[in-house]
Amino acid sequence: MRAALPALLLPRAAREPLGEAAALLPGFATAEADALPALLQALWREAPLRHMVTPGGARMSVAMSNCGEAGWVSDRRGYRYERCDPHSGRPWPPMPAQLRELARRAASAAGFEAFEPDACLINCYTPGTRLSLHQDRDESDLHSPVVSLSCGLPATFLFGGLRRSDPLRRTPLFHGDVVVWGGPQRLAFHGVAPLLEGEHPLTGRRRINLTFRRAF
Ligand code: MD3
Ligand code: FE
Repeated sequence: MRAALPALLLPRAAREPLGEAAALLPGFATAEADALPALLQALWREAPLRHMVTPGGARMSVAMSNCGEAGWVSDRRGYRYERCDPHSGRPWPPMPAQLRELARRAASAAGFEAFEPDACLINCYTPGTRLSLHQDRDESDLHSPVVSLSCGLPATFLFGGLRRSDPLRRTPLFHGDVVVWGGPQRLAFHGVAPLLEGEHPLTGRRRINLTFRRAF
């Protein structure tokens, strides 16, 4: 018996299916992911990456920003969506049209027609950064899917079931991969394992993840 390969080394064909109503679209958005770093540089001048604080007072290791009409924020008062960036007091930068359209095409490819995201959360990981197990339930519309786009270094995505104690499966997410979550999986617990050390030609020592949601 060979030892199991770490998830990041598995051939694509061996990557686990994600279950009912969650579609992994490998390489669906390679072109958009290639263009993303330049696009984000301009956006981050308006709404810089920052480490938010959880209601419990812990600093999140993921650095975050937003674009779109709604932006996800966390502070001592809780998790919620806001129209304005608390840093600047100004509305979040608009969601670039090519990203909105990508999210719409991906949702449609996974069977969710007419997806109209109003929020795009931008997560930035450096080696050692992780995202602990959670559900995404701050959106008022939980019937719309969540669409995610990965850019830069690969990460191991962890996904469980509707209870925190359900067993976790793991799948690697690479530059250009898109995942669409909806239906029964929309409220599944999920997280990201600590990012491994590495260097990506477009992002350096970083992984960037965009999630598109219908928040308001
Ligand atoms: C499954 N982001 O921002 S994307 C998040 O890679 C988040 O940065 C991770 O979890 C990241 O909330 C994972 C894939 C993802 C996003 C939303 C989901 C999976 C999901 C919502 C419900 C179920
Ligand atoms: Fe999430």
